[in-house]
Amino acid sequence: MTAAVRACIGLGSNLGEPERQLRRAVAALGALPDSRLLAVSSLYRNPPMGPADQPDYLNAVALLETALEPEPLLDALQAIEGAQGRVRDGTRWGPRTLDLDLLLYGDRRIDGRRLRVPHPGLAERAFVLRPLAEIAPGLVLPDGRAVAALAAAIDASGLVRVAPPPLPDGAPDPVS
Ligand code: A4P
Ligand code: MG
Repeated sequence: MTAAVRACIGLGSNLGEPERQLRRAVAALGALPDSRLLAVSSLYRNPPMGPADQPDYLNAVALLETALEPEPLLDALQAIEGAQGRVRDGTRWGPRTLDLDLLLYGDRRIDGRRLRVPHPGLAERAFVLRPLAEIAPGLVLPDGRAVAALAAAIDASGLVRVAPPPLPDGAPDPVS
């Protein structure tokens, strides 16, 4: 693999047996072309951000080494969402079987119509920061902020770690 970049992917589900959805998604991430799954966080349950009349979410973060460019990577993430029954009915922050967000792509900043990286919500979400700090404690955002410091400062009172990392068969152990 040439010119591989480390990308962080946020996983979320609150429909269709969320734990099964996230396990399947992790297996699919592990099977992406020109990519290698480096680490997956524990699974965290937490109340919905946005409309409250939907089930709790299960969230996790995965670390991927990839030679895919950001847009093809987003295409691949959306294909995995589609394969797992994701339906976009236009409701912002509505319930979903699977949401895969490209949180970080190396140090790259992207501000396109289709893709914004770092993900705009990254630094304000406990369900992103805590799992990210779990698997990449030394990570620094492109703007210089340390993920561990952001994760320690955020209110994570609704966030509960409910399961260990759902590593697919044959995946390497998490990196330190
Ligand atoms: N898009 C732009 N940048 C990105 C990126 N970095 N990664 C575009 C992924 N997609 C990106 O996303 C809408 C469009 O965003 C995509 O077509 C893509 O081109 P979507 O997945 O169709 O819709 P969405 O997810 O409802 O919208 P949005 O604004 O991306 O929401 P978020 O930020 O994904 O939040 N509560 C809890 N507890 N846990 C959650 O995981 N997630 C959401 C959705 C709401 N509440 C939640 C959670
Ligand atoms: Mg999304």
